[in-house]
Amino acid sequence: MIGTVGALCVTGVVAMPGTASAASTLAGAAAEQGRYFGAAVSAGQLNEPDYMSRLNGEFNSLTAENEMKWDALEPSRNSFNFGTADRIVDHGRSRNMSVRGHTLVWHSQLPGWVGSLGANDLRSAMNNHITTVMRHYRGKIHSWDVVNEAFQDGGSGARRSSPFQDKLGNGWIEESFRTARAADPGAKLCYNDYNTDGVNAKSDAVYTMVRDFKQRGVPIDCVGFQSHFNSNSPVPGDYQRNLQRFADLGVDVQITELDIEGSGTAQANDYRRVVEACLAVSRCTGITVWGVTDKYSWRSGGTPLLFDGNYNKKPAYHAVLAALGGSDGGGGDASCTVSYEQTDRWGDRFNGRVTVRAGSSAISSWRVNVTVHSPQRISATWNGSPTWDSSGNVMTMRPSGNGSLSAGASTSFGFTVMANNNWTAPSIGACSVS
Ligand code: 9MR
Repeated sequence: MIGTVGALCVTGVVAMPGTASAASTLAGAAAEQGRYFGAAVSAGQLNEPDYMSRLNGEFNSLTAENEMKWDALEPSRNSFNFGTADRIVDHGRSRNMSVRGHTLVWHSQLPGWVGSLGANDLRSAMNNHITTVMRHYRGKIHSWDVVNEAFQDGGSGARRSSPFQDKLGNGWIEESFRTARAADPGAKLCYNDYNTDGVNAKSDAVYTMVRDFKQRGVPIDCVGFQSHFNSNSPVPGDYQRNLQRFADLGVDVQITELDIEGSGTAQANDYRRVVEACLAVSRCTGITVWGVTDKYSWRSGGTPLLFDGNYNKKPAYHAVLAALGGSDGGGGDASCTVSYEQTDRWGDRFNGRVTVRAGSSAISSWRVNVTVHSPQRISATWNGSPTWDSSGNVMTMRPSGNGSLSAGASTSFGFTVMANNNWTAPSIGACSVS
């Protein structure tokens, strides 16, 4: 026989409204700090309503994730395809977003024909590519990544092998920047790289190059720090110091491809540190995250972005917004609610199910107390990780494994109660988040 279904709903703490003056979007809050806040964008998502509402609602800068690379713009020599990239640039400009140009000269996503040219042809193809692309977008690009990832990883401090390096020698980077200045004098010209986020041999090599360029009057305005982080490559302890030493050379610094693998509070704290480092360096002019949503991240398995696959704000989003001085009224006040129902009843026992639901922001973990009434005893549990008080009557249930829930999402755990002739429903405490 199935017993009556009882339901008990306990609501968690109601979110505090933000102060009236705080900006409620990433772009708005960053703007109040004199910075831009951008995202890498793919043309394929420009027709997806949820994507567009987050992009347009939260960001005031964009970078084409792939569409302005050499293979996309000039797949065969002197034959340029600007259509897809134009759609991205036009979208940004129609929304008053600044646009970062990414990227003119890079060893990767380089069409095969470039690598097969001899030195003289390669030099002219390189300069022609820079000039044609930059003239096409003249006046529309805030900053160009003129040269991307030209240095080797590891301790050598050497330039990476590439058709440019191997055939043209060290001078190709300087030549690229000089050509770029002539093609669009209004754009800021950046050198952009990864694994240069802390002080290390690779960033030292870039530093030496930038210092040399500044001393000799080679046109360079900014250095991009990609900032792709995960457990193997965490946010460096000297991140801010490294940004500052470049800024002290007289260039702007930009965080150009930020993403941090992880989830919950740990990820949020890492994001907070990055934002705080940028805000502490006056020449750190903006932050770009490498995608809008985990759904389309180049490393989606690492859930490295600020919006989850359903476009919900993650704890990392709220950490970034708060670090920028903003608030959307729900941010740090993550909450959850619980409801209980009896799902089965037999002659000597019954099963109960507790559903935990996140409030209007994502939560990274939760905790619920279930109290049974003596002489009842809980004899089995599932879908959770229980601990007990000394009486054995109070069970504290936590998630088994990853306890993250995106805003509004739910999960349930269950248990069997030996009634011992007491059929009272258990008392379910309030849900706590952590
Ligand atoms: O996110 C980009 C991904 O979609 C491409 O497949 C990949 C190909 O090289 O490039 C990714 O973007 C890279 C960026 O252009 C330069 N820095 C590293 C980025 C992540 O790989």
